[in-house]
Amino acid sequence: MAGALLVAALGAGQLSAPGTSAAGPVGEVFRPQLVTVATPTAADKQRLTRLGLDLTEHAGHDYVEVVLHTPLDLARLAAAGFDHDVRIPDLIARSLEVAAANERYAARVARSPLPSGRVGYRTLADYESDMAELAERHRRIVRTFTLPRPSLDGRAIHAVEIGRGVRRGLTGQPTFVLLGVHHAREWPSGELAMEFAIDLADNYGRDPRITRLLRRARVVVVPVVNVDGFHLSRTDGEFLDLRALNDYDPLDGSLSVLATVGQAYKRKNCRIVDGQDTSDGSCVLTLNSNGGFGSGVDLNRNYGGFWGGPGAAGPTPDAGEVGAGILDPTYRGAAPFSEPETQNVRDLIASRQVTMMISNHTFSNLILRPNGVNPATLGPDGKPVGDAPDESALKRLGAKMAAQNGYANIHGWQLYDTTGTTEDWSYNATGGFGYTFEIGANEFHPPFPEVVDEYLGAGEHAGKGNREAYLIALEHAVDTAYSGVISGRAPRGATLRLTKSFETPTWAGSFADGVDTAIEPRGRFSWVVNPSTRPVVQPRSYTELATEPYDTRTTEGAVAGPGEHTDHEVVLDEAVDVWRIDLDWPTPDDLDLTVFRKEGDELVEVGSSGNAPGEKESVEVPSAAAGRYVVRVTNYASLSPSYTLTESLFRARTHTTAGHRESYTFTCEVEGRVLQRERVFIDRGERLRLDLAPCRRRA
Ligand code: 0X9
Ligand code: ZN
Repeated sequence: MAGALLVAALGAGQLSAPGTSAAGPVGEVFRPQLVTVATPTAADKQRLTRLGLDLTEHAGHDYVEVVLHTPLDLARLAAAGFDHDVRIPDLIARSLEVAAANERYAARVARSPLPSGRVGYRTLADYESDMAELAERHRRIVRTFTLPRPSLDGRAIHAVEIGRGVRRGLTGQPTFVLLGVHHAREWPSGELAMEFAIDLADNYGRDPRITRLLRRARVVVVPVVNVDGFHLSRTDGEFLDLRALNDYDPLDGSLSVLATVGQAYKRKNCRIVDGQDTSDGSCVLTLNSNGGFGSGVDLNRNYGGFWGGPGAAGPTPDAGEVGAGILDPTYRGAAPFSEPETQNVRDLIASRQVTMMISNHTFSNLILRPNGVNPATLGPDGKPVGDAPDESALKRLGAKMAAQNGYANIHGWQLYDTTGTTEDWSYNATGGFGYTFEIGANEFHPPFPEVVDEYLGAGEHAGKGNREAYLIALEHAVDTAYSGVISGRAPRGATLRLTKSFETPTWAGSFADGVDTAIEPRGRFSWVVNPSTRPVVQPRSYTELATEPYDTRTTEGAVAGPGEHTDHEVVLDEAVDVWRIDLDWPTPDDLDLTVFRKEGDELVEVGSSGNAPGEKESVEVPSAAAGRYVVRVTNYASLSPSYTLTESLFRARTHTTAGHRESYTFTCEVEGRVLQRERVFIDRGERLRLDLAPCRRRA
């Protein structure tokens, strides 16, 4: 009780109920806030990513939403000349609001339509008991296991595995891995993962589709990867109801419901000093701003794939970068896989044939696919990184899932570059498809009913939602059009193993990496496997833009009245690799430019440019198809009577790198002795029969 009063006393100057003024008895106190930062050009966006601020995935072609944790963050933004609008002025007050809404919902609704029926966010203890209870209730198809490394604060990290015969070893099934809560504050990302596990287990033997899938695949769900961070965020995001203490309050009934300050908006893990595991329980004592920010490694920059590249802060800032080492929101850690949480996920994915992986995050309603950087970005070998070799299949599957949850199916780099994310590694090192889901429209942990809607779908997606997207992901996991199948007849008691050692390239070098997967079939087997050649060593294509246009034309136009626009109809006789339209005018004020493709009577936007007053506008349309277009000049606020449009046509050249093929080492072991060893090359969609007679003979 003394503790609670202390919090109340400390909180007095820092907290207020939603809607009250920010100024308290100790003066103006900065509240963590969510703001929309204007980034009219791609260069602005790049500049913004180098300020060391806490960027969300809520971004468009001309804005990025950013969490400002401290006055310093605000000052940095202003000093760099960025304009912003405040979207959520006080995230702590918003936490209170959300908590109150959640309380009302839980009081009103006894059981939600979620598989668990839950009406509020789980705590870490709830996840633990729900996983254990699920395994208890469905012993034949569910088990839990502990990932190899405990967290820095000394917690065990648990996974739940679902599938027929789950208490026996694998006999050839592929695995679908579903992950939640890499980022502490992103609570729905764990909720949806856990609900899917419950859904599958409860519907095995009832729903024919789920039954069939669980006979062919294993599903491994790690609802909370970052257990330490989540625990802090979740408990600090809870609020203390101090009204019961009012009888004892010297200020006479002034106590109310207070959110705890602290780590509700924590993002990263509990690393305090690189290379050192500080004593258990010390994370809560780390220096954090109001709202919970500060030290830690960004787990979604700590994976090995392209580790250390753009969009991930290093220990010291690069030129032109405002970084704060371990305090930077995207601090990548001391080395690839330096953190126990990412090591756990690596070991999980490297020890099975994981043909599909989804890592859940919040927010912005997106399905993101690898790679995390713009294909034109020059990679460690000095050549553009290019698209993933499976780009068209990744995009197609993304679209199929997006049709269920209504999210945008895009590349992460279309928002901004990142490196060292989960699928940057998992896809490039294993060939298994991998995606990031950014769940929810508006905030990191919204009122709970939104979690229900995200899972089951709402509005035009009612009855679909992420539940259906995950089922499609699971169907992909067993789809042998994308994986190889190795079959044969194994001797009794044999362990079959596929291993591969390789170097995973980072941005600055590489590190020793590999996969080691085993099955224990009984007799005839058919093993669904990822291709033996990693995507990262396959030939890759990239385009190079000519420096000079091969054709240009200019058009003069008259500026329309304020708020009005002038349209120019343009016909492209043939496809253009890159079509650039520049807009220039004499006065230092504001005209905007939008380009549409005409589809019948419809205008479909293909590019736009709305720079700050005084800056000229430019739109680039890549791979512009032949056809009819409309170039629209809008008078946003201009006194100029006229303008000039300049169109430039550029050719792009496609290059393809050499690449090489890789093989697995296949072994047949009995009682720990290797009785047969083969090199196995296998590609997507390929079937391979192995003759294991030698192994059977020697067994
Ligand atoms: O930054 C991240 O790790 C993810 N977004 S979040 O807001 N949940 O933190 C997105 C990673 C991939 N995104 C991009 N390449 N932009
Ligand atoms: Zn995240």
